[in-house]
Amino acid sequence: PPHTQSYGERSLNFTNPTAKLILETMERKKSNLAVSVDVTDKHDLLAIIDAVAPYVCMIKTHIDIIENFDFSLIEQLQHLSHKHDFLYFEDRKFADIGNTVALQYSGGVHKIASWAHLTNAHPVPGPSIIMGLASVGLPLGRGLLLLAEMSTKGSLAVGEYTEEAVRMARRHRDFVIGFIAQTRMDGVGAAGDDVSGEDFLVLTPGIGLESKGDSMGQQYRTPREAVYESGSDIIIVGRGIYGTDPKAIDTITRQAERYMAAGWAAYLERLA
Ligand code: S5P
Repeated sequence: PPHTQSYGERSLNFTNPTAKLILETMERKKSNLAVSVDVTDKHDLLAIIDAVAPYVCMIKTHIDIIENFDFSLIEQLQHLSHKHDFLYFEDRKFADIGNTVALQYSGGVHKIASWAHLTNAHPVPGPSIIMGLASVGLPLGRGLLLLAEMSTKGSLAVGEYTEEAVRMARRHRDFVIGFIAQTRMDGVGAAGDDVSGEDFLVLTPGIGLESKGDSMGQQYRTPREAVYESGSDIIIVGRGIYGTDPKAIDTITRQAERYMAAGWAAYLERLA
């Protein structure tokens, strides 16, 4: 099973170039940490990325919350990813019909497909959402995650919905490389299908070492609970790292180092 293989070995389980690049980067940097930098000022965004990037395999963005966005920001983001060797995951959570998501993914002011290695989608519209996004992303070598589960209290993405998300992914393995989920999805909803050798990346948000949640339904588990107990591959950490003060760069750097160590230790424990 995939979660007993090393990240480096697992790059051979995928044909999608983004999946391979993610796994190779994790192995090279010895990091399964993705930092979610949910700040609204582009200068804060760049400063935080520059500080945490040595400790991450991936930076997760919400590019639409940046108040002073202009396209030169994208060039600066790309410069940082070359300098520090990591990938971008734009957490766009597409959820519309194929034709609309293709336009949202390629166009508008953010031109997500031109710079984000990875993005994600809700499976709620059915397989057409994958077809729409793949029409833009596949020729560029991009990858897609489906939101199979969510970290929030009362999430509707459970049971049959989660199983159907996995079946949708299984039929589009060239583009769908994994899930946003709280646990592994290997063989979920497989019924009689042969799923031996199946591998999907599991990226898990709702991670915190101190807090158990926030006042708006977010729920946190520790890196060890996610990676060792639930077999997650990448931990996604936001406020646990950048806290409440985006200017406190020294603290942010220390926290990134701390989460990286916790995530990697849980992975080594899983392999052992
Ligand atoms: O189920 C989910 C899926 C996502 S992508 N729960 C989440 O929290 N997220 C995202 O992860 C959310 O949009 C936010 O950007 C990040 C979690 O941030 P934190 O500050 O709570 O760690």
